[in-house]
Amino acid sequence: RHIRRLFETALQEGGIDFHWQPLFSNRGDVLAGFELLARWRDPELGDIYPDEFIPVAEAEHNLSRAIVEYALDTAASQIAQWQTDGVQAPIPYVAVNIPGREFYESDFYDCVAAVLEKHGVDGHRLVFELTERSLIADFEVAARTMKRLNTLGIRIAMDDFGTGYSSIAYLTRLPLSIVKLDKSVIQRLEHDAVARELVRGIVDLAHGQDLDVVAEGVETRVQHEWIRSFGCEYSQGFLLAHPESRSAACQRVVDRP
Ligand code: G
Ligand code: G
Ligand code: NA
Ligand code: MN
Repeated sequence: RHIRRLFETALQEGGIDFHWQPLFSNRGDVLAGFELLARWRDPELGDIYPDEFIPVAEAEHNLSRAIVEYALDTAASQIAQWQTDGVQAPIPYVAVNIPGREFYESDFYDCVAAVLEKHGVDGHRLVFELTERSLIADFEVAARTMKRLNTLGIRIAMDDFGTGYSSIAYLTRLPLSIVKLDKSVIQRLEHDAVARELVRGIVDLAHGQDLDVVAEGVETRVQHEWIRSFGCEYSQGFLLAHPESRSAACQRVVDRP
């Protein structure tokens, strides 16, 4: 309705952009990548968060696809820029949130391939984050798209794992590379022994499937220590870095030790 019209205009006129939240390897806290988080800045309404506009946008496929393409273009152009600049290897990966329904759209693969082609990059530095709740459970179709994306070098991450929707079937039946532990379970680690056993179990299960594990929403040193002790590969959260501007992210890449 009203908000949808405003959003369409914002998308066309540059009112939508992305914050870049760093992710770090748990070995020595080395910068590993960034997650793109959409932000809508309206001169009158102020900052509008994705929890409010993503569901509105995703109700209509054209709009939803427009954000996905915009995010992919942002990611691929930055990866190309890092390549051109000759930044020290490894180039950080860029993670883009993809609505589950795209994995059921027959032209999604072509859309992705076209963006990569446009910027002259391959998919090895791209990760697609997918939430469990957005993935309707037709594993065969989604898995087929994921495998095609894998051939471009793109890795798929199961986002928000450990919430009410979690199913072991996601981890065993889809061609995933990464599991992201939801911040709600990370936040329980400090005071809740059951949450610790849950996380330990998920990490072991993920490793059994050859998946890397990212802890998201790490806010305290104690949480970070638990995460490390479980052998989780990567961490993301306010303890380490908040979402930041693209230029701040680029500066961070240059400043790496
Ligand atoms: O900072 P945070 O409020 O950005 O994000 C809130 C939620 O919105 C998260 O679940 C995040 O995955 C989702 N989100 C952020 N940016 C995007 C985006 O570009 N596309 C989609 N589909 N979801 C996003
Ligand atoms: O669902 P998704 O995982 O993509 O959501 C990422 C969301 O989590 C974003 O809104 C981001 O701003 C937020 N976020 C990132 N790090 C932290 C953190 O340490 N604590 C909390 N509470 N939120 C975080
Ligand atoms: Na995400
Ligand atoms: Mn998440």
